[in-house]
Amino acid sequence: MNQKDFSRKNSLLKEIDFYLVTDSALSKKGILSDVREAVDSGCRIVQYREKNKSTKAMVEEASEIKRICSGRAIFLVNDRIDVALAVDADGVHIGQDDMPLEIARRLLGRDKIIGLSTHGREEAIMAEKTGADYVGLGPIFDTATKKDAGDGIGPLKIREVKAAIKLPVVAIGGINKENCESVIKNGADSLVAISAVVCSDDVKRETKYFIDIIRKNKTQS
Ligand code: TZP
Ligand code: MG
Repeated sequence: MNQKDFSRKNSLLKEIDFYLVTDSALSKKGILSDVREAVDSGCRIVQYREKNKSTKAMVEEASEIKRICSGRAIFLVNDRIDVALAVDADGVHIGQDDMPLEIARRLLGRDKIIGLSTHGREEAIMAEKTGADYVGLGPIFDTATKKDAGDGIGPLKIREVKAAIKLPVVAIGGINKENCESVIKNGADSLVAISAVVCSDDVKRETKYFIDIIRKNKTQS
């Protein structure tokens, strides 16, 4: 990939604020509706996260999400590099126990986006060294959405991680309307709030709310 492509990828990631992660178990109206409403409200990054469906069903859903996101939002697939490749997604989001980052990079190529989940400073530094494009950091607060997420690390950890790496930091875990300001004020570039958005009756309204708070607090920091 040439220098122009690198800067394209980096500038795409700089523009992200509210980051939608799908959850078919929690969604009220279904994940396709959630993606449509979030993207219509200005969400510019979507991660398809599905733990319980067949590969065939995932490929079908992923290609529909890709179509909805086309030209409007970055589209990433959680964990499943094969599904990301099958639909030519913009990239993947992987965890510490998923495909090692160097191998994911070899499989996907340099122009795809790879995000890595981290839980603190050391993992974030390692993520940067091994070629991640952004890091997820969390859980910031306790959450019931991911059973094995562990205890919340607190928003001050975001500050510590931001001071240690140059990559964009996406905060995740237990984030809601009440605590999201503290997340941005402590330096997060973007945030995920799964249950706060997909369990609501109005995904459009909630997405807009988060985008507004994020933009307002980013310009003040
Ligand atoms: N990874 C770390 S915490 C989490 C994931 C996928 C769940 C976040 O869900 P919620 O509802 O925003 O707490
Ligand atoms: Mg994973």
